Amino acid sequence: MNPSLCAIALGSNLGDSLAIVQAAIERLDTFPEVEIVKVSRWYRTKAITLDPESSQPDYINGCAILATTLMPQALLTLLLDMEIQFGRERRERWGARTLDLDLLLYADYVLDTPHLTIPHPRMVDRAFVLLPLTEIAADWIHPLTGCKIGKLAIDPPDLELCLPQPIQIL
Ligand code: A4P
Ligand code: MG
Repeated sequence: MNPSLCAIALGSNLGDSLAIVQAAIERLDTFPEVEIVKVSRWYRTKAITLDPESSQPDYINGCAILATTLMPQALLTLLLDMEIQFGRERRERWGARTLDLDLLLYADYVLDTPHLTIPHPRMVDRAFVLLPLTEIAADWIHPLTGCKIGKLAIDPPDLELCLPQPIQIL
């Protein structure tokens, strides 16, 4: 099978988050079915929580483009297994986590199954996804809206809530 391009989002707000997301990229690159094509800068972002009264540590967020021979469901399984290997525990929805790996886009696929929805349903709202993603995929057309990522990233709805700040890595 020819490789397909896909985009993923990485997030962490427990542990040494910057080291964790960087290690996750290195780990992904070790799989023969996955090639890392591009990685965005890392951003520090304010946590968006279900309960606005509750507070969580800031997140480190970023995005990557992969070329993969895995089909979407198999790629999701690999991503979910990696989350567990990096110490992810699912206690509550939108709870703090050592590593979150979301499959944002897979070529121009539109999928809605019980365990996998592509494009990721909330990506168009999220500054912590769209700002890093536009650095590496500005011309990629989001298949549901027909808009380029670069356009969706101009003024995302939750920009003021999560205030993404790029991290300088020396
Ligand atoms: N699932 C379905 N489609 C997908 C997909 N495209 N990619 C299913 C990944 N998973 C997908 O995921 C729950 C289930 O979604 C998976 O088992 C998979 O079968 P999860 O990672 O346990 O759920 P979650 O991340 O807690 O919830 P959700 O609704 O996916 O949240 P998001 O959208 O990932 O948001 N604030 C900041 N600043 N930065 C963040 O990264 N992240 C979240 C979680 C909340 N606030 C945040 C951030
Ligand atoms: Mg997730």
